[in-house]
Amino acid sequence: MFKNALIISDNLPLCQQFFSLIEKKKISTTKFTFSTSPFTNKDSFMVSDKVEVKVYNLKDQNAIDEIIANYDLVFSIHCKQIFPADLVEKVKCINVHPGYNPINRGWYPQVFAIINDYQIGATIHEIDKELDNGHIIARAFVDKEVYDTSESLYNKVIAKEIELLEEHLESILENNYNAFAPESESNLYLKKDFNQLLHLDLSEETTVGKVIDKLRALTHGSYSNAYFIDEKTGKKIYVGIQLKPENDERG
Ligand code: 0FX
Repeated sequence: MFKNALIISDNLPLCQQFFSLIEKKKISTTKFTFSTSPFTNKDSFMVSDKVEVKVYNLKDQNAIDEIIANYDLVFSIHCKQIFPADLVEKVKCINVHPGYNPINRGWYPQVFAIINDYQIGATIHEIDKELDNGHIIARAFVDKEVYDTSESLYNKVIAKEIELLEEHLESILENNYNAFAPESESNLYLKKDFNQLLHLDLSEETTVGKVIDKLRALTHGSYSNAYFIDEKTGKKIYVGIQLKPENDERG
């Protein structure tokens, strides 16, 4: 049984849901400490008014030494820092990933799942020295529809992450689970791959299907993602897309 778990995250809503889960399950044998990265504003990272949030810079060896000395389990719940080898070799580190490993390793998995028509889901896995590559503890697919945007698909993935945590948290805390190696290296996309998608070349010849897929992959709430350049002003003009199945009651 792990006694002292550290959660490190840059995603507040997910941490709030994780906190609610711990409360709901009334886990008393493990103490949970929440923390965030130096570039996330600690004061607005209000997991709960019962929780004090720490800050850990994983590039700072003193921070790593402090984590190794004080915690026997670390959860990365969408932490945007790389976990150094020293940490993952000395403490059990577990990642909650918004993709189905190994199909959707890396950055913004649902974006690449839409563009490349990959299946997608969520994964809980042990962290090793490679990105989203460690032994898999649990994973599950979500349904991807032709009318999903990045945002609607992301919301399904986040719900699946919470579902997997709900199902597997106790066995993780008891160190009583069967993890297995990913079947292959499969696909890995990085932030730079996402950034390369954003500029739409107005003279590119392609199919309507590909244009729709690209736009729905880059439509996510109020984020300004896909754009073309207005030749007259030189300004970026941001583009999104709305999709609505017939007889759909939404909006
Ligand atoms: O926390 P997170 O949901 O996840 C990201 C990576 O996708 C994940 O692989 C990594 N393990 C984790 C540490 O960081 O990211 P987010 O909250 O910054 O963004 C959520 C979604 O919002 C993202 O999947 C796509 C969308 N988004 C976000 C930004 C900042 C956009 O479409 N455009 C943006 O500029």
